[in-house]
Amino acid sequence: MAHFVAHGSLRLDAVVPAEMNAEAIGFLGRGVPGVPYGSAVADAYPEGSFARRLLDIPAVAGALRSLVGPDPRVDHHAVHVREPREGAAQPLHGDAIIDVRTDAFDVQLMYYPQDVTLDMGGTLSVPGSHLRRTNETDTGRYQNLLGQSRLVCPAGTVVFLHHGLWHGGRRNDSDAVRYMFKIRFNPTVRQRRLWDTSALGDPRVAEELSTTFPWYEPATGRLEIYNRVLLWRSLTGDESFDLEHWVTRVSNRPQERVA
Ligand SMILES: O=C(O)CCC(=O)C(=O)O
Ligand SMILES: [Fe+2]
Repeated sequence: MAHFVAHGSLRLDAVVPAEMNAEAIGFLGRGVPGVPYGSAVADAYPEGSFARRLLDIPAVAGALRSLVGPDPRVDHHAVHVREPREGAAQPLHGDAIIDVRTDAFDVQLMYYPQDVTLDMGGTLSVPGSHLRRTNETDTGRYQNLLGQSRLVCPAGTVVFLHHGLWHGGRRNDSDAVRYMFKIRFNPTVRQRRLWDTSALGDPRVAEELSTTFPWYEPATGRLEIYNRVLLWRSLTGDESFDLEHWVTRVSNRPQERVA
């Protein structure tokens, strides 16, 4: 969870079995009909359907439950195709549109049924960008940020993204069609201690939450750490948690006292 809060993503390599990946490649090209906004998982994906079996894979189910809790709603889903030698990349963007929440987040599951090589148009993302509020493609003008991640992964990889993470489909310079199936989930419960919190006091938690990324500015980059502290407080309920006492020192709100 600390890794997710610091990076804005969590990657599970090759967790989907080969038979399911082959099945997905067989139908993703035809697209997947939409489901109404806010559908329960059981309504959107009946027992036995591909998406339901994907969500029932223990590693996927566990990660989803830890991040958004039980019974999330399906915001939307889509198949994203990067066409062979398409010649252009998708502009960098956040999928959030306008979102001012500080104590809740959606997650986007991204499933890659094939091996994705460097030239196949894997998803570009900017680690640590999820708490830097932007609105949709306003970041599209930025190219090649230092520390960006160009997804290369084995077949059956699932990546969970915080909804604010800056990302975009890269240009596919290969001869292969690249498929990705995405589902966005809205939590229906408060996102507090939904994961195995037995290691909360481990010093590696604070270490992980202090991660900085090469594109951060010396001053404004600290705001990312600050916002992570706020998110960590919200996720754990520990209102005294801090790193470098940056949040603590600006928490005072003295009230004028009338004699
Ligand atoms: O195709 C991709 O890799 C990314 C697609 C995308 O940005 C999205 O699903 O919102
Ligand atoms: Fe996107």
